[in-house]
Amino acid sequence: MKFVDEATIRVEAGNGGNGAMSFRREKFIPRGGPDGGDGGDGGSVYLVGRSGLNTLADFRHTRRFRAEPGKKGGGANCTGKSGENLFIAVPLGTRVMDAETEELIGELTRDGESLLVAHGGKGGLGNTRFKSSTNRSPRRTVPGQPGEQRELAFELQVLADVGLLGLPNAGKSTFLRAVSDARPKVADYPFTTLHPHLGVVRVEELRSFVVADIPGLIEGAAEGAGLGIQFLRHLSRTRILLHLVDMMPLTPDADPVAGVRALEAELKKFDAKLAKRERWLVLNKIDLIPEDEREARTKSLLKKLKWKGPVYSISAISGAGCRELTQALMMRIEKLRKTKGKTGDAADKNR
Ligand SMILES: Nc1nc2c(ncn2[C@@H]2O[C@H](COP(=O)(O)OP(=O)(O)OP(=O)(O)O)[C@@H](O)[C@H]2O)c(=O)[nH]1
Ligand SMILES: [Mg+2]
Repeated sequence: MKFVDEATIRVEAGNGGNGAMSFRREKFIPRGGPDGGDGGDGGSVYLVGRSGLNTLADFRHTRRFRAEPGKKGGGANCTGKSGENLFIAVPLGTRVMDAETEELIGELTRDGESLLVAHGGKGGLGNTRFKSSTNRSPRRTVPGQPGEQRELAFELQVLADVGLLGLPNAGKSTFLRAVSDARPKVADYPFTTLHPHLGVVRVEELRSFVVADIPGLIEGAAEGAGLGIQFLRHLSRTRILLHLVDMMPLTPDADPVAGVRALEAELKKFDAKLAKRERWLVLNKIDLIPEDEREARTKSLLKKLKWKGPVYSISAISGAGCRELTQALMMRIEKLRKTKGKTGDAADKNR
């Protein structure tokens, strides 16, 4: 499932340094000539394509980027130091627009490819430049030019790394709200979510992944029960499925074990390959279970399911356990991104 991640940032190139006004002052030279040096150029701002970045999440945290200004010129014809250029790493595939004019500036598609987005201001001229046969002590200088400033809009097509799977009301949308900026609707009745939603999970700088929330599935979904199983195709290109289990279902006789098995069966009916995709069990609403019963209940559930894969206990509503889970997911996804082709099936070929 593709969606477009977006961000807007402001880039400010450095101003040029002013030219200096200065006259030589040395012993025994009573009226030295002009020796004011030029100002240094301001640094420019470049975007650089970098593989390994996958979303624009970082640009929701840092939105203003400034390159260094040039230093002013000095006496003894010293030119001011130029400001350092600033290089901003962006994911491959990022389209860059001028936010005001909406004009496309460029697209970064190759690792290391760079795009100049704001020119540094040129340094000004020192008074030495204005020396002539008729004017031996010019008092004229030129100030540095301002650096270019611009609002940029980024767009990036991203694919979901993680898919949420679960019965209606399991807490999938609550989980997505807990770990991302996405705001899918949450309510205490089944089938609250009617369309897939995507959210970007930013674990820390330069590390993020995308989660897809889909409508809940029920037994018989493969035959069209509930909202049907058509939404499962949105999970077909994900790397990991998170199977959310409501540990305290609304109807007391609903058995979490039977719920997990029912979904596994639907998954198999829909697509044998997807059924074999890496799947983690996420036991949700753990806050509703008395603390002294949690371990026993979890153990018994896993035993009945003969579950061998990863398991996490969380409370999506309080956020408990969510950070551990997203950290582990990030690490696993980074590994899977590196070993392309090993994710279940042909997922990577299509990514
Ligand atoms: N106590 C508690 N309630 C939770 C937790 N997670 C979700 N809920 C509640 O469970 C209900 C269902 O949550 P949703 O996030 O809408 O569930 P969903 O899986 O997205 O449901 P559908 O979109 O209908 O498939 C809501 O009332 C949530 O507030 C949790 O960790 N603890
Ligand atoms: Mg939902």
